[in-house]
Amino acid sequence: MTNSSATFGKVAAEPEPIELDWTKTALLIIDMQRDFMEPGGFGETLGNDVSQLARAVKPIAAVLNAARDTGMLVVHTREGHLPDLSDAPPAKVERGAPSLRIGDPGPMGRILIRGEAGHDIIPELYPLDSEVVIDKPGKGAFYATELSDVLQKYGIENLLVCGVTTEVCVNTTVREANDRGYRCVVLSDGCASYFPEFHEMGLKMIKAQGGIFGWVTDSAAVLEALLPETSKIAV
Ligand code: TIU
Repeated sequence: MTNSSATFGKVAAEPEPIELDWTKTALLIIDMQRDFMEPGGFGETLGNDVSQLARAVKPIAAVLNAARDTGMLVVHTREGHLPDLSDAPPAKVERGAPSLRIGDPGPMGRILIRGEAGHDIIPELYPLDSEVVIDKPGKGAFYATELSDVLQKYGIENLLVCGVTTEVCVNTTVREANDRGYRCVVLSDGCASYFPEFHEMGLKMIKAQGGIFGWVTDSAAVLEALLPETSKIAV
């Protein structure tokens, strides 16, 4: 997939299968950061049970490995703020009653601050130097980031989307991407929420009404569709 000629694969999905040109498709992994996944981070300070998110790691790792084998563009995002909080609106910092607020010192460094241990991506999904990492101050990956420029530069039209949490940063990003003309194919087992019912509804909202925001698939279907590409590399 390192050359520019089209290679198509059909992915089983809802509301219907989708044919993707892999050369115009990127894997977009949303916010698989220690701050959301591990005790002591931002997610837990908001009162959440972070163990709910662990189920997404293995499916994402499997698809990430396949994407790497095929040479697909891989983009990781990280939610977080500058150390001086100049990109963190007071409305975000002050909201709710977390045990620690954004910027406060926690067990993994300052909560949700760029460069701190908690802000980093979990080791199981750590980006390669060759992969794109987008730092974002908001829930959507397009707001106040260079993501649009990166996707345009690589000629991307389709996004395989996974990460956390389903109804917050994944949904916001899918809605932003859909409005910008990208076909979004969301991996149901590659997303997770602190609230299982929000996960389920978050996916339903995407695929309802004929796929109002995109398609929903799972890691097995993506791997099956990608297999001919990975075996091309293997021979
Ligand atoms: N709290 C919650 O569910 N999510 C976030 O704050 N950010 C992301 O989803 N990444």
